[in-house]
Amino acid sequence: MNRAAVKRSRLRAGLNAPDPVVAVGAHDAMSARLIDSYAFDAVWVSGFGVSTMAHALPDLNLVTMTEALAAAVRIDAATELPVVADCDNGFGGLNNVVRTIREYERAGIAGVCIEDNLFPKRNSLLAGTVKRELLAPLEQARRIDAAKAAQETEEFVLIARIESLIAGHGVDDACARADAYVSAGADAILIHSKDKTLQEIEGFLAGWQGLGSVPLVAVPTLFPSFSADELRAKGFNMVIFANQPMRAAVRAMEETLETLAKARKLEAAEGQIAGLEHIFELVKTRQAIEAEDAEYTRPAEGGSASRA
Ligand code: SPV
Ligand code: MG
Repeated sequence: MNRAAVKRSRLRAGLNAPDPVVAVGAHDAMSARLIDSYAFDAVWVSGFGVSTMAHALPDLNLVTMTEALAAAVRIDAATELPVVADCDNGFGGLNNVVRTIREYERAGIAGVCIEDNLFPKRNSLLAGTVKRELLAPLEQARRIDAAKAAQETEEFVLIARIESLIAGHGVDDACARADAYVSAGADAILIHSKDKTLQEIEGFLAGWQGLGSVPLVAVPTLFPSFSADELRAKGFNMVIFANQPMRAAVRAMEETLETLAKARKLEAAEGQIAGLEHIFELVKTRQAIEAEDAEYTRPAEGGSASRA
């Protein structure tokens, strides 16, 4: 099995396992490498994270498909964990969704998530009254159907994300969309919510007749008091900690910059920052130099090369 197939079957196995798949959001290759060092199961390529950290842009569909794909490819290269890429609404109309599937699948990504926000989408976590428009359920189902028809491997995973609760359309709309998206071939359903009491989600879990037919995914950013295991007990198979590394990085950079701005001397921030050796080690700098400097002896006829 090639690397992509291994990651895809790992993701599929995880989605059908008794324990939850815990995915953490990466915004770049190094955040993915760090996530890989801890006991997590998958990496989420956060659209919010990539927009914010790689482009200093708001999460409003301003990052193009090719930019998002390039970020996902760098992230995937930096981790052995399966990668699920946030593909927003597929970056446009039906043919954009289809092209997105083809490009991500051919690039070796394990799975993607496509949401039903109309282009240009607006980040789901924004507080206050934000005008939000969703695609009609049948139109989104049509796109999911086209996306599944376009994929070339059995294992590639398409998660269909429902924004009904975020957009204020309620539980019945969410249930109808879940039915439509599963019928269209979605491999999993992500039901998004901002309700910290979990009442909305509980309503969906109680009301959706199709519960259990496909794996269910949660993004508990705004209901952070529920653990991955608690969400598993409620019926979720995958839990995404979507933006914590990004927010940790911003906080750490701000604190260090504040220290340096006050002290105007590097020593003041020494205790706040990673040591140089740690950075060299994270990207295997010494191994790369050793490989570059290794001596090479031309192999004897029929023998193998020797590297010192
Ligand atoms: C992301 O991480 O980009 C997500 C999750 O889509 S959320 O920001 O909650 O919409
Ligand atoms: Mg997103």
